[in-house]
Amino acid sequence: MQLIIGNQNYSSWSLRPWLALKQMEVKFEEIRIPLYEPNSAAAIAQYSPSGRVPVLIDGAQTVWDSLAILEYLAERYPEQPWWPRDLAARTQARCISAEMHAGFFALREQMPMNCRARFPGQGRSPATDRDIARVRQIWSRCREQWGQGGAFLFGEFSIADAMYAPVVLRFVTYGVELNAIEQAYREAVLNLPALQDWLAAGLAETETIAQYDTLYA
Ligand SMILES: N[C@@H](CCC(=O)N[C@@H](CS)C(=O)NCC(=O)O)C(=O)O
Repeated sequence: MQLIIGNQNYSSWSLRPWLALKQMEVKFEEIRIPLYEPNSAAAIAQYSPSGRVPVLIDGAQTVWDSLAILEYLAERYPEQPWWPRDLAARTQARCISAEMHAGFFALREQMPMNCRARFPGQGRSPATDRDIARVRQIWSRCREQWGQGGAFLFGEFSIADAMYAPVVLRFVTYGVELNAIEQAYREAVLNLPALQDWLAAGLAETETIAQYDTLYA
C-alpha cells in the first residue's frame, strides 16, 4: 500500500490519512512529492487522476481524496476502530468530518497549514473568526458528549480526529486562544507520537512555498 503525500510542512490534506494509517498501525509506503515546483504536476499525475494529493494506491485500487481514502481504509481494515463504534457517535463523527472536508474555507485560505511558522494573531477576519468559533464548538461539544473513553473527540482516536489534526496545527501556528477543554484536546493530538513524527519531518524539509511563508511575514 502506498500513500502519496505533499510537503509535510504544508500539506494539510495529506496529513489526514497519513495520521490515521499510523494510528491504526497499518503499514504503508510513503511517497512524498513537494508541491508547487516545476515538476510537481507531472509527478502527481503519475498517481492521481485529480492532480491532487493525497492518493492511496492499494494494488489495482487507486483512491484519491482524503475522506474517500479514510472511508476506503475503514472498509479495508474493519477490525480497527476508524469510526466510533456507537451509531449515534459514528453519525456525529461523519457529520463533523464531512463539515471539515466541505467547509471552513476562510480558515483554510487565510490560515494555511505551515508547521514551521509562527504567526500569532494573524489571519483573523470576521470569516475566520466564524470558522474558529465553529471548530471550537465542535471540539467542546464532542469532548463533553462523547469524550469519556479517552482524550479524543469521541474518546478513542478516530477519523474525525485525523480530519481536525491540521486545524490543531493551524491553531498553534496562528496562536488561537482556546478554553481548557479545547486546549486539552489540542495537547492530546499534539502529543501523539505519529503527529510528532510528522512535525519533525515537516521541520526537516528544505523546500519552501513562498505564498504561504510570506503571507504574514
Ligand atoms: N479534496 C481534496 C483536496 C486535496 C488538495 O487540495 N490537495 C492539495 C495539497 S494539500 C494539492 O494537491 N495541491 C496541489 C495542486 O493543487 O496543484 C482531498 O480531500 O484530498
